[in-house]
Amino acid sequence: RKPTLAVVGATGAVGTVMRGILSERADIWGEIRLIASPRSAGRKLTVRGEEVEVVALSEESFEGVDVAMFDVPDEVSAQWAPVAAAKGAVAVDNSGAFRMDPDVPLVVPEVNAHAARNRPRGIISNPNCTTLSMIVALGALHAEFGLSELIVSSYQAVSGSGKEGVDTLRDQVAKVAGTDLGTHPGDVRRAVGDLGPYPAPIAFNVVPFAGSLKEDGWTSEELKVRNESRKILGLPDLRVTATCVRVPVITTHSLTVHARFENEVSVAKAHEILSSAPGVVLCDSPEKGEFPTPADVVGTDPTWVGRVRRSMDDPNALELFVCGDNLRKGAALNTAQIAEVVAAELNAA
Ligand code: 2RA
Repeated sequence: RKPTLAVVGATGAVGTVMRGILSERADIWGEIRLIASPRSAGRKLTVRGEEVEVVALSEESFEGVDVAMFDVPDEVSAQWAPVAAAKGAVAVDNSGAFRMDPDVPLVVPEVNAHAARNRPRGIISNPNCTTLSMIVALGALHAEFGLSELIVSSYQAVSGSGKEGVDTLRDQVAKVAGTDLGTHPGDVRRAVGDLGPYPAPIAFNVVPFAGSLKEDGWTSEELKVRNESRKILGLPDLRVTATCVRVPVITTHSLTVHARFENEVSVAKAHEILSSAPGVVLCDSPEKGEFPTPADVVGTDPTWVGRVRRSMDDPNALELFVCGDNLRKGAALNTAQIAEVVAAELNAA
């Protein structure tokens, strides 16, 4: 019998990408059950080319489910992932509710697939999109050189803030496009008016703040990069510093990475590792103008890496530019990959 999969939050932004991904990947699932809030129940949505009626989230909706994916807000996952687990399903959660729970593994299949087996609560967490946009490449480099320190800056797309972020950027761009704004203090701010979810204009601008403010001036996104990288790589004392920045890009997060290793590095060896690592594409011919950019990477699955350099003042450190689609590998794809790891384990049992 092929396992039954439930997609909780099937009608949302990530749920929509998820239905597309499930339609493209190997067809390992028996039934795919689409679950959403009661107000979406009864809607018909397409997955694997078939129309499926959405059922309302309830305890009964997990009856007979082997793997339940959650693409819903933290508080919905916090309430319902344990219900799915109690019903016998393995819950794969894409919210922030369980990521740092020591009894919940945080899994990126290319890096730590083995961790998925140890799940005392019956729940597996999917990392935040900012961490996911770089961690596959870093995991591959860590395996060779031994990572000791990470200093990153992110360039995060507005779809990380959901539909409101995308609508805000599109509205603001429409207001400033074709003008000569952007030459005097505050002219863009006055023209765009509504700032949406951001503390400053996002059109014609960059905003050095993503997520919410936490202790000592750090943001939630910056703390996630640190805590999640440590947990996924199994390096609880890894030195990590992140500065998270929102940029006027619709989808695909980018990061500049300064990675310091235990061992001396070379660009040639880093190229060799990155060009053969599963889930990574090396795109690094700056003399031909070739490096990843969000506009070229959006809609693709891998982590793209370019601008690989050895630090001029440190033979143990590499500088990289990394791009990853925050809705695909950053969210739906990684969740689907974790679910496939669990399905393979259930099939083997
Ligand atoms: C963002 N990483 O880009 C977040 C979404 N979870 O805002």
